[in-house]
Amino acid sequence: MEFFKGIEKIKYEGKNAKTPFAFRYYNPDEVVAGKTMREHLRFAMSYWHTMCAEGADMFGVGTIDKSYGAADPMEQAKNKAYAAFELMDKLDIDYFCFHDRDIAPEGQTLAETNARLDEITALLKDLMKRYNKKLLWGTANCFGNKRYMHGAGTAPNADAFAFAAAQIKKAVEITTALGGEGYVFWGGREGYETLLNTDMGLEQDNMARLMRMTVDYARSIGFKGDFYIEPKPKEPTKHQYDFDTATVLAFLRKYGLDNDFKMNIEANHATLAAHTFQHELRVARINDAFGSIDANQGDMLLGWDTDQFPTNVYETTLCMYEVIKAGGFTKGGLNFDAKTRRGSNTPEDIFLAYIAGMDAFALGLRMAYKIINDGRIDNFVQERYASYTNGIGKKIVDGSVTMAELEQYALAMGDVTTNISGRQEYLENVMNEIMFGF
Ligand code: XLS
Ligand code: NI
Ligand code: NI
Repeated sequence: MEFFKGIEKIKYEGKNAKTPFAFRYYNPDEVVAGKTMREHLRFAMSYWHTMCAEGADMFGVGTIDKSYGAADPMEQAKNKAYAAFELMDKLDIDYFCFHDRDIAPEGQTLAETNARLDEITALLKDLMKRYNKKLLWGTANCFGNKRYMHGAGTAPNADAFAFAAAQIKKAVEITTALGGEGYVFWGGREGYETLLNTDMGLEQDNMARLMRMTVDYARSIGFKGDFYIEPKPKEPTKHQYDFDTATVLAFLRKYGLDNDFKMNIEANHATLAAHTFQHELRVARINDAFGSIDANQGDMLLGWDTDQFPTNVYETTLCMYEVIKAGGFTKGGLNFDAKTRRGSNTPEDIFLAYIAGMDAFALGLRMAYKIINDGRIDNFVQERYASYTNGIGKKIVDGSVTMAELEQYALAMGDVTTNISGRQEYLENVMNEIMFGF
């Protein structure tokens, strides 16, 4: 059965393409700086938004039909899987990401739920082979069911913790069975609404216990992928513990988990934390914790996670600049954790949205290399810190100078007379020239 009738395979046709159903900038097999664009970008489809979400919001029901011609929940899950691979095939997307509950609906009991997961996992495995697709990462939805109303790993109720552990155990098993290259912890309800009822210390200790158990169990069954934490400052809880990359790094180091986890940075979560997307990527990079990306964008006028498809090329350029500087993706990739607007409610819109996102990142990749090859920005930064490469600066960096010696130096110097301009406006203009000049 064909689910997206009338939509052909999307191909690269260049900027003079006649149809909107074509890539203008994403040319998967074109080599850019020694790697194909496909290898650089490692695009992934998010199962939850693309295959499941129907466009419902707080004020209205869904506008997009995702029943895939079936009423029975398991029948629907199977059709959803077929549709998912048809979509990835038509969009030439190599990877996908899922939560356990995206691929199979919960049953009456945990045992029944797990049996359903096994059935769909077997189907996914077949489809992956048939279409040559891979699993970028798996995760567990430990936030949707009402049993997690107070959290999962950070629940005040030990029974909820135990249930979450059981669910994560299974999610790790199916991720491993499908050869997943990663496993994500996003702290869905791992946070608090008010400190008046919250033992923050115990909650965070418990979260660390759950993560340690997960890593140890996953390795014991042969999981070879990377583990990620996906920071987010708020929503659904008022305060999420995994607020931003810096907060997560402190948490990981406190509990000795820093060698086991990297970051999965989501653009919209960065801006919710009052950081730029580039800031979060930079913090991850300089701490050797860069892992993967949830590619989307928020709306600067809205204070929530709008998960829009990324089309802002300035942002994708600075993102790819950081990715390149981090050495590129290893096991991570660009997962479109993004959904079409409620009013963009046809199957065509989903294709057009992915095309827009993939083209925006293809442009970003090309622009990032232009910036690096141009050299003016990197050279400016290098020059700006040149005083640390010789004289007193070199001694500071080498750790070979004392406070007393610095005092002697300052006394002899009189005052600082060597400050030079930061040239922000000039550098912003250089960016514009590189990106839009011709
Ligand atoms: C929600 C998160 C979620 C994670 C996976 O805000 O982005 O979708 O990516 O659980
Ligand atoms: Ni996400
Ligand atoms: Ni999001």
